Amino acid sequence: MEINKVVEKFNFEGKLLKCDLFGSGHINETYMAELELDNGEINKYVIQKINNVVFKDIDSLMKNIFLVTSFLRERIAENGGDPDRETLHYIKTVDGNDYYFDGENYYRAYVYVNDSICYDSVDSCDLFKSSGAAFGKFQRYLDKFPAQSLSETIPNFHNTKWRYENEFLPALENNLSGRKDNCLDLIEFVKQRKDDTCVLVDLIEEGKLPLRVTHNDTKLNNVLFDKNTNKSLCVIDLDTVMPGLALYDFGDSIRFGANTACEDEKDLSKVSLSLDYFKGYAEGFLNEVGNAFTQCEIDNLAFASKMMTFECGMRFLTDYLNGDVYFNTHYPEHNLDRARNQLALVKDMEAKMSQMQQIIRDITA
Ligand code: GN1
Ligand code: MG
Repeated sequence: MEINKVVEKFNFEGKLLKCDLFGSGHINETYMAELELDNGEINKYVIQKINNVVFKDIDSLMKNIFLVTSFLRERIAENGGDPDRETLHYIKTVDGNDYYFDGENYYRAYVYVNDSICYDSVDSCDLFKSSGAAFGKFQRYLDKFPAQSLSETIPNFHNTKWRYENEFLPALENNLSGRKDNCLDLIEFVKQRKDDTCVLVDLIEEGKLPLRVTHNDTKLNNVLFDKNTNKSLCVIDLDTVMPGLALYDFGDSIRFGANTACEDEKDLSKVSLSLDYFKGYAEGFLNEVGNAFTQCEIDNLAFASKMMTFECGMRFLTDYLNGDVYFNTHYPEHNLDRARNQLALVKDMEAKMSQMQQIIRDITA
């Protein structure tokens, strides 16, 4: 269906001026619609075509999102914040549904947060630290949220052991794309770290790490910043909000934001972990979380950063082997470049692991 027709299905105010592609996510297709009110003011909305190959149960996914954002709105108001700027305001359809289905595709919409900006790369440590505060606050605000009321939108999302056994190894075996010989070095690198994939999963099974409501996709471009003050405003992209580990949220942020290069930079000499950014983020995040974390969580923050990077690299490699069926790619070797980049970052984190651990000890001492 044409996107302009989709706009009419939502409870928006005003007359449609334009609706264009917007943003840089790897999964959904995002548009920005501008509507004019009678008084000449412009209302902006974000519309997303939800990827229903990735998300099989859109009903539960949207229920999760409405539950979490409604809860957040209350917590923000209680804490003297502005619910319209500090969380997303989803709009129902004219029929009162959480999303619109045109018989083929699923769409949802929210109010665009005015004067906000989203960054695809980190240009200062302060900015990154501020994103850490946003995710730390997200965890603190959702601390009392009944985690069991959320559906698991993608089962085993950050179960690295499961992904290794059930996605990576079969992709290797099937070699559907016929590209296996292009990446034997990366395959070997992943296989050598098989034992690491069990560490966090085992700690959960042993009851040593608590399940919390987590965001699960905490990369920098999933935070909105205030255009004028450059302070973080709110966390977006709530598709993967599920019960999980706080460590996933911390680690995924480091993976993306403390990399001295972009996620798909081809020149690997530019890829490394910035210890300054690691420290900045950890301070921003942990200050907001307060003393809610257990010692076992704190002890594993540095390791989880490596694991989330490893998992993402392995997922890009898996998708490359499968023929680019999951992540949006912009050129044929995009997933391979991403995988090389992420695994180079893993290597650098391994070299810096004791320094990362010391930084966490210093902050939490
Ligand atoms: C995807 O949609 P986006 O770009 O925020 C992916 C994350 C990956 C990320 C890698 C549902 O996130 O898990 O870490 O790409 N989301 C899903 O950039 O698979
Ligand atoms: Mg996103």
